[in-house]
Amino acid sequence: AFVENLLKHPTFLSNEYTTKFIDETPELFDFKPRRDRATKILTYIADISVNGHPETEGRPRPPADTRAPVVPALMAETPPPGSKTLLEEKGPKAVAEWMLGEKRLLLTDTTMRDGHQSLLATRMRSIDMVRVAPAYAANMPQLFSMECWGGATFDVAYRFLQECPWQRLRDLRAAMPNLLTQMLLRASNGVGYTNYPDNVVQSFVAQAAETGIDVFRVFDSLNWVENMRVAMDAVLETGRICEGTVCYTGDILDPDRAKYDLKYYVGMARQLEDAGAHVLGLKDMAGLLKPAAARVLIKALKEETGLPVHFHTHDTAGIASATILAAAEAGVDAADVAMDSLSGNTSQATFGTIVEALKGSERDTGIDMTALRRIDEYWDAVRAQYLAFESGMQAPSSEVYLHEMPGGQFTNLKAQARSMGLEERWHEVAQMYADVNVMFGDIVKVTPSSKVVGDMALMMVAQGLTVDQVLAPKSDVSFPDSVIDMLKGNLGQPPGGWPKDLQKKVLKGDKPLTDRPGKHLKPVDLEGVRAEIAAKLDQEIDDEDLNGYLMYPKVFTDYAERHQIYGPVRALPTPVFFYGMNQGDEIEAEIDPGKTLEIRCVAFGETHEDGDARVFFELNGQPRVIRVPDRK
Ligand code: BTN
Ligand code: 3PY
Ligand code: ZN
Repeated sequence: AFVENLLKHPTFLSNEYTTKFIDETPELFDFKPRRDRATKILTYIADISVNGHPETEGRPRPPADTRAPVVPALMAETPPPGSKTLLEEKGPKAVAEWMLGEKRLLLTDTTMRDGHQSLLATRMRSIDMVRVAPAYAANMPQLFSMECWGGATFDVAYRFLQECPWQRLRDLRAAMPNLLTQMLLRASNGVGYTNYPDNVVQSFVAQAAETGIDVFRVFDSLNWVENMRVAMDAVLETGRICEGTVCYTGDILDPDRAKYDLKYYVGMARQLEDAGAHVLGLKDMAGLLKPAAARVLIKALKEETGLPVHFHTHDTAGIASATILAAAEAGVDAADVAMDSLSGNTSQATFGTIVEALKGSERDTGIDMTALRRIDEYWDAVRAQYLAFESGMQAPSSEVYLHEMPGGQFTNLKAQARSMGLEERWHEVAQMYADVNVMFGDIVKVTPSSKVVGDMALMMVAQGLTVDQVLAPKSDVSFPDSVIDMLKGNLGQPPGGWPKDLQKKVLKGDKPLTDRPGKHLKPVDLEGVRAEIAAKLDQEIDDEDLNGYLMYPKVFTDYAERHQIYGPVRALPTPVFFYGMNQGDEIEAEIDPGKTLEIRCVAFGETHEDGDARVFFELNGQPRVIRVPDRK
């Protein structure tokens, strides 16, 4: 290990070393013993078995007899041609033309992204997606696309699931060669919560295309097209599909919400068409678009642009199916649905229900219901394993028309309120969220702007502040950092700008930006950063790692450090990942294609005076003892 360290040291590599260098460079003697991956995985299992997983502690636990998910049989030996085949052969414009010419309502399955983001706090692990992906490819080639990446899934993979989001994408891509993969991209905010330098956004998009994304749904959290161009241009550069997206808020049929009227949406759609979008996304992240309004809006968007329209909504109020059917009648080209078991409430409309509702009509989707049901049975069993992350939402709620929270935020904010002891006061939080929106000038609320509204609302409820008190010129309010950042212009400009009085008060004399935040951010020296983290982590940093680090420096670094200890835990079955093993349990874990570990938990030994517990395993038939600190 010493020689290895020496050979890798920059001073040694640059030929500037003398023998004194060895005496003066103590880090040459830091050798972490690199253990093999099987030992690392056993260490993880032992740790979780002894200490529990911090994320499931104190949460409801799936019963011991929860049935294992069964992957459906494949209905074709090789995946039939699908939407991806067309993109490969003819390019993104041809896909858009094809969409316009299709009679069927085209469908996107969001189960692997928004479905679990909105119902299970984004906690679904890659293994549960990758295992069923071949069944989609073989049995459901009529799908328009699989939304399976982006949004909150990126950081949650590193942060909570101890796995690489890029590997998830690579594996899904390989398993569904005939289907378009789709991601949600927050324009200049990438898959994060803040504006990144232009070259970071460009690098991220290029990498996402390289690793396997075909459809980029690009939106801005304030609907500011100016702030979407860098990301959209980067997508256009890749030759993949650019879905320029309008976020829907308010109610076009309500004269009291005139700020976001039909003219506003049509105007934005035209700007996106001019910016080069192949497809127009209509993103109703809170589920506010009502059926009658959908008829008017879809018709106008179709008439006023030449683009196919792809509609996304949430079922928070229980009306998403009705809205999709209205949109279908008005000529929408594609719509998002989630597999039945992961649909409804804050998630998307129910896939099978939409297919059945349109059967025999002009917009018949052509989806095979038997295939759908088999895949859905798989998801039903998967969901049961994530009981710890269920939100407890029992029913749809029309309160969403009051607060306008996005489906992906609703359960999150509820959990945040619970952790602050405000769960009993949820309806006050909801009302405050609405009041804060008005105070901010009535803005689009979607990641990250929605998080800012949520931060402010929670702070005000916790401190017992009213909007009038916050706005009073003489009151001394300490605003959350995210509020200061947004009012400074660091997320961009909302239509009509920020309310001047509030802005003055929040910024305390600091001058706000009025142009694009990215214009003020220096390009990052990508290779410099790569070298720096490679040295810090003492490992190779490939392009995917680098792009992960650029989005989330600390989250990525923590992940990489844990990976050095615990290895490829992504290969573990979900119950083992969250709850460890019991004496006598036996599992298999495929750590590489064709390389499978057979692991049996033999016994738990006593905890010694050194504070370490001993766990006895059999690994591929050979006895192994693992020591882990007993923190219980
Ligand atoms: C996490 O930190 O929540 C996600 C990954 C799990 C890391 C392991 S779990 C056992 C050990 N205890 C911790 O608190 N983290 C590590
Ligand atoms: C996200 O940005 O993660 C969203 O789902 C927004 O709706
Ligand atoms: Zn959504």
